[in-house]
Amino acid sequence: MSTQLTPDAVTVLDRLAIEVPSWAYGNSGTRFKVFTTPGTPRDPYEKIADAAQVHAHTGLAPEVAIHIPWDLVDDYDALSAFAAEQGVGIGTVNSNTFQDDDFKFGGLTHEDAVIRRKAVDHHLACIDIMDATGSRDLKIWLADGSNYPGQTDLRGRQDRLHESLQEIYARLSGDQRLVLEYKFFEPAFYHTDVPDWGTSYAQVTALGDRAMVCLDTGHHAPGTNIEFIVMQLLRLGRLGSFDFNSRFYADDDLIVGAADPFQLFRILFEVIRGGGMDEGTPVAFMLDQCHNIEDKVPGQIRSVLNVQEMTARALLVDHEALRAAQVAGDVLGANAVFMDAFQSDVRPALAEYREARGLPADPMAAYAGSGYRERIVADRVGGTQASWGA
Ligand code: PSV
Ligand code: MN
Ligand code: MN
Repeated sequence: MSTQLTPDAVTVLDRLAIEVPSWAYGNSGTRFKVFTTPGTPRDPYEKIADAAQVHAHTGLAPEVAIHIPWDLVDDYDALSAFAAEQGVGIGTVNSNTFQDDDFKFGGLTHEDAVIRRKAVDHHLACIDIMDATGSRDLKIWLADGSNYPGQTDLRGRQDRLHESLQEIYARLSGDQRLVLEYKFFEPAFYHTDVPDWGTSYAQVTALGDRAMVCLDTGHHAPGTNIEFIVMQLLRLGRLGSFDFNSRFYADDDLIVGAADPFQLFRILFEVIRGGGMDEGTPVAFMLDQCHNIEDKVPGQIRSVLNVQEMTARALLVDHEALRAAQVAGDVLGANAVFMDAFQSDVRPALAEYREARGLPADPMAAYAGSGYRERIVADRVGGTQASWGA
């Protein structure tokens, strides 16, 4: 099958933008060990500088998501101005109610109104930051849950969650949105307050049109048909964003498309089918990954290229032929149309596509040859840890 990109495919690829997470550039690891990488950023400014390298070499990552308080600075106007100088913008603001002792038994769902107030206030402070950075999305992921049956009142927590989210939602202005991320377990092991897309959907639809669901690809039980969820959320008009990563076992946060490229293809096919890559799409694409043993900037470059490559392959699906086979009940024919696209090698076409836009044909090689890594290794000492995985 031809691996040329059609003009329509090029239009979609030109629109593709994948936000990179600031925390991907910090040191991270498991609870067993955090291996440090020489040249790791020491502050949010250096994380943004690294993220800008990803965009400079790929043209795919114009925005950097931040996480509060990991990316706390005194002056967000200054951080935004710095990002602009580097050629990127500040994107999604992620809240964090999972590392403060007060939130041991929950934040937005807590029994104690004083703790709930603190959790809501943290989100209001995140929206203040969004006002300064011009960010559209507030992304909320909650660690809230319990470990033992009977430990807590499941129903009461949903009601309190609704009240807390309502107050946060009411503070949004303009085109700002709230995206609620679900995750089936961890750190809580018995129940989690937003465990699945249905709960997230129920909570966001109770808020209003600017509340959407965030789908993190690592947050489902093994064997879950994630593309079905993608289809359904698009159909319901509530797919707000993706956190892309890949996993073999649990929430591994590995490079997107590394563990199961075919799953990424199937997801992107449904995104395209559901209009999620059309002009003005409400769907934001973001990475949520940690690079524990590999270099971080090239890890991120590889990731956005994987999304671009699978998008290009998904755009090759011959919809007319697929539909004809489906209608005719031609099971193997329909599957063959689908697989033909997946098995196409689009790499030469994408190399040409990049060159035509003044980008390196091989961004990985271009970064490796740029001298940036050597510079940061020489300049930076004592980088920061990305997340709680120590
Ligand atoms: C939780 O596992 C999560 O996916 C949320 O998006 C957090 O904000 C993020 O990871 C932190 O890495
Ligand atoms: Mn996530
Ligand atoms: Mn996660």
